[in-house]
Amino acid sequence: MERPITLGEFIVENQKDFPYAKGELTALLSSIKLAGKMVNQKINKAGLAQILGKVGTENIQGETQAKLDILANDIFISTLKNRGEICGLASEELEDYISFEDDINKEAKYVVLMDPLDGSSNIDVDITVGTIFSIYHRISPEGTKVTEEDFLQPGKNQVAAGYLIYGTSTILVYTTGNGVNGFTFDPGIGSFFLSHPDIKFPKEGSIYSVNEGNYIHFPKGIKKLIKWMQELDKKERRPYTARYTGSLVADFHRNMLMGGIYLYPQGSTSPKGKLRLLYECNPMAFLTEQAGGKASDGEKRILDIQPSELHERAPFICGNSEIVEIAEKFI
Ligand code: AHM
Ligand code: MG
Repeated sequence: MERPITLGEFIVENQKDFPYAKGELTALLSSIKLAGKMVNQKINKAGLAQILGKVGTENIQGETQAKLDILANDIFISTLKNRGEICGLASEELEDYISFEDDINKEAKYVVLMDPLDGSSNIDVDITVGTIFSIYHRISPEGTKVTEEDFLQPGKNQVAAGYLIYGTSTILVYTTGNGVNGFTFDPGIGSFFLSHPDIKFPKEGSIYSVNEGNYIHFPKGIKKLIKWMQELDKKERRPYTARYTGSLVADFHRNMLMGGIYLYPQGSTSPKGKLRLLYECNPMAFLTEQAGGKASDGEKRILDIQPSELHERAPFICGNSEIVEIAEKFI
């Protein structure tokens, strides 16, 4: 029997997508893999290790931080820094970006933006959480201190993006702009194996994921869209099925495998929605497009938005192209 290819083998094999690459991106992806394994191990024994619960601090967005939010943030920062493949990092959990100026980092050409533990309100109740990452080439010259400009790039500049989903199994899904592939972690062996090659949104999908508790705050177009998705029309597979966990990674992963649409629209109390453009929307939008779908803020392509601040939010709609196009018409 042929054994499945490991993530490490796959990354090296695909280095040829980058003819001028010197292996730095390969090494960076392998650092993300290592940090992901470490976070996965912590999450799996969180109930035993007294790392559930809140720490009593808030992040820059004024959201309560969970112990695992901070732990995951620290693990990713130290792992990526120690291996020297990045010159800077921005995280949903940190107020400002960090610049790495040690000898091993200062010639590095990549910056990473991440949400180290997405869906953290779900940690204490044993529901799937994830890590989202996004990788860009720095704009400022190599060998100098990184600047905010290196992080405020439109999503279309991403070199790679992906997520780890800590669910019934742990899966790492990523793209370097050449399709989307998923690798399931085998804890007995300690390696990720290719389990979901060339993922595409299935055309026949009809799931919708939105926090309908916020319905009253949604713009008219979104309200109409939700009602339309609930109407009966067998030919169009309506009514759609509602599924929402409150973990973007979990909702996105399910919809990408089964087909459907995810929405976090603006509301009267949150004029730009909740999700962060740089740490959540952009990486998911890159994956969406690479999986044959569409990601929009209701009017324009997410990947075309020029960010103006690190923790900027954006209304977010992503999923099967045809359904997102219908949503845009309603809006
Ligand atoms: P987090 O990054 O602080 O966990 O917040 C982002 C999460 C997403 O995973 C999820 O889609 C959304 O917030 C859920 O928000 P709500 O509880 O308002 O539905
Ligand atoms: Mg998040």
